[in-house]
Amino acid sequence: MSGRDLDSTHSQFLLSPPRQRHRSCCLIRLLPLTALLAVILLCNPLSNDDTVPVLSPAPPSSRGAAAGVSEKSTTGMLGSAPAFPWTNNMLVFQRTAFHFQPEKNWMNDPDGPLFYKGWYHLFYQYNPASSVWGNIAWGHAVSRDLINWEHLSVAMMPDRWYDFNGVWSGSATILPDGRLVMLYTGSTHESVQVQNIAFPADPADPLLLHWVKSDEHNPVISPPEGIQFKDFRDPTTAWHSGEDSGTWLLAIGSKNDSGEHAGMALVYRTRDFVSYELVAGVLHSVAGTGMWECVDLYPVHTEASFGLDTSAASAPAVRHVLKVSLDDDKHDYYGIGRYYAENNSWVPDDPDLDIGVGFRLDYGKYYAAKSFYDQNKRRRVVWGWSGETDSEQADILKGWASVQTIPRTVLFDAETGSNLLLWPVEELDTLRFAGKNFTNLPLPAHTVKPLEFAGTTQLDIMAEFEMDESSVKATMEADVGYNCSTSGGAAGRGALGPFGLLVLADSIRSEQTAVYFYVAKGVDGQLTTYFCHDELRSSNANDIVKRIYGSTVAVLRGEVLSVRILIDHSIVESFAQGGRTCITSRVYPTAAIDGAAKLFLFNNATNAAVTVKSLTVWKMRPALMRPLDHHLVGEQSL
Ligand code: DQQ
Repeated sequence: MSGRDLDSTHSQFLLSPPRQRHRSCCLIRLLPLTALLAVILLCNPLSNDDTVPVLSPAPPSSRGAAAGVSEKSTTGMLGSAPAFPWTNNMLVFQRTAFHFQPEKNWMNDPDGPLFYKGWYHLFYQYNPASSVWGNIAWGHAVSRDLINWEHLSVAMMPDRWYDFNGVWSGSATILPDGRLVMLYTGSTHESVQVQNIAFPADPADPLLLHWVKSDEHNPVISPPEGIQFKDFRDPTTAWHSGEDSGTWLLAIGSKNDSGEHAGMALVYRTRDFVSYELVAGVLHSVAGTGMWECVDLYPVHTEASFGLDTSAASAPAVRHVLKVSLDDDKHDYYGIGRYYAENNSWVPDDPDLDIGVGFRLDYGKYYAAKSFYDQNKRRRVVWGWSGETDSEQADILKGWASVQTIPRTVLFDAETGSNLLLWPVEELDTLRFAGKNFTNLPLPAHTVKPLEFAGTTQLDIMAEFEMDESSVKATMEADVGYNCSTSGGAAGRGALGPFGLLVLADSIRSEQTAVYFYVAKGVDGQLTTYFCHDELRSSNANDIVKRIYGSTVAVLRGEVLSVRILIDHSIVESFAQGGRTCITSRVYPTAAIDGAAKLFLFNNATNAAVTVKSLTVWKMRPALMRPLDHHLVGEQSL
């Protein structure tokens, strides 16, 4: 079924320049009173005056927690911080230029990504009525290249008893004969989490505009005995079991709260996607991790640099990645291990790197990731949701909440043999222009250097740093127990760090977001490198959750320290050492916006002289994000 007549809203957006889209006043009949007030304020011509603070509406009430599902996770962390007098310009600035966002309203998890008949499809958790979580439907957009997007009408609305309280997250499976099955969680009229199926109404339509839910069969899976009604969600893409030609398996996240607060993944077997049988045992379970959301299980090749289909058979050079979104701490963890279909188990290669204690896909504001195998380019691509860390009042004022991070290719890191490499899809590079290269810039200890580069709010930066070997050797004192989050951030000083870049900074650095390395020398003389983001000074506003994020990053012998940073208004995504450690920050500068935003290099170490071996900065064009031009659909020439 297609969305309930949202097309009238699309025509408005056609007339609006992309960076003004949130001002458009539409869907008024769907808006709650508080949101309506915000819309009226945003429509007020007076609000064009940058100096006039936009008035805050009363806080709306998001229903996520009560519904038993995660939503805006920073609500409640802001304490009694007074609302900042946001001006229209500041809020307009926050809208991104090359990250995927719907035209307006609330978005969360990416759902069912796939490549079909020449188009990439992204579905996402979407509230068609407001910019807080609720009324969850599946938004839908298509792209030729994963970067430029055409918005389509809502693919699935919560309009059946079996998804009345929300069309929640799910995944696509493409069968060998090309047929497409979508499995998703429905929160029923009684808030029971069940699994449902939907199919394209017209499989010949490359845009997959209309979807048919199977009223005859839904729900196809209900919570099994012993599982709580609100702890059973987010079916994965199905994989071919290998037992025989027609049997498929898929996993669903859950938890067992009877004893150890253990998160777990249950596996179901099906032949026709209509009848399902629970496979004995659990795929994997970890005590203390709580509810597992958005489980993802996929193979990676340990030697080749291409991706594998979800159904690729186990083989000596194949490992399986198990990714889990932990509802308790709102982070996406992954482990690398072996999958044994015959006894329904996944076993981590290293138990010390199991779910909840090992690697994260991203150490920042990043959650509910979902990957897909792109048969078009033979690669695995993962999408992740980056929510807002501002207040819900601010989201209402903006008229939107959340972005998707740039889709990232996923590869096994054959160099370290232990982790994944996540890297922006190559198509992103097409947005680069006006690149400027700097080489061999000295960065002595305790310096801050402005980088002359005009226009610093949409950037792609690649930088390589080298520490002066003699300062590393001369550092005698052991530096143990460093931790990005608790060790003073960019302002803290150690012998060999921190050093890196300050982005989205104003000229006096009253605001800055620090992206940096910190090297610690252990008692045994070994170096451990940390990669961190410090958001503490990212905004003069206080009604924002600001954190210091990060972790260790492997640096192998002979490697320089390298980082890629994507800056796009209110999001900063960083990839250290080719994507071994990734961090995403949401930031809301008030002074360092538009032409006032600057870039700096800094070295706050007490001893280490650092050289910036090379640094390339590209400006980034805005990606195309617009409602589908129906005129062109027939020609498919977009
Ligand atoms: N979001 C969906 C759920 C999922 C959660 C609801 C993760 O299906 O568990 O919007 O963010």
